[in-house]
Amino acid sequence: MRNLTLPAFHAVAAVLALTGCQPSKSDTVAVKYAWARLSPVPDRPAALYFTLTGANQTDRLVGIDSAVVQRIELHESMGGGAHAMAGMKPLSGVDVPANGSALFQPGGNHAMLFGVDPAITPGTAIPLRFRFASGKAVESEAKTVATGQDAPGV
Ligand SMILES: [Cu+2]
Repeated sequence: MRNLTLPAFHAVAAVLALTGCQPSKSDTVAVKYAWARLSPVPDRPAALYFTLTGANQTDRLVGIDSAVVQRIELHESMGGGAHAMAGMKPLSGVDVPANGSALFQPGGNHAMLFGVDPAITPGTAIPLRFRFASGKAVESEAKTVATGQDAPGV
């Protein structure tokens, strides 16, 4: 029996070694590089961009809240007019693939911040709470820039 057990042990060890070589996995989506471009006009929305890094299971972003923003919508940009309201479509949610990522960036998916507290000026961070279909929530902060400014170094 010893001669049979040893190869079996090696097979298990090999599987464990393979598993150990994979990058460390998280059960929660991570929010990275969040930043917002503020509107020069108080009654126009700001645009929010960020990167979501997937957990070990696919999850879905279903909403974002902030104590300093009245309403936050997820949008998809359609065609060329990246910043024209006519060129956008609301999204009910966006999948974040397991161990993958979901990008929200200018010209693509983004979030729009309606009713930003006037106390938020370029350079003031916006606190955010990202809600997922799994029931998990992730807190983050967005750096802010003025209209026409480049993305902040993050
Ligand atoms: Cu939009």
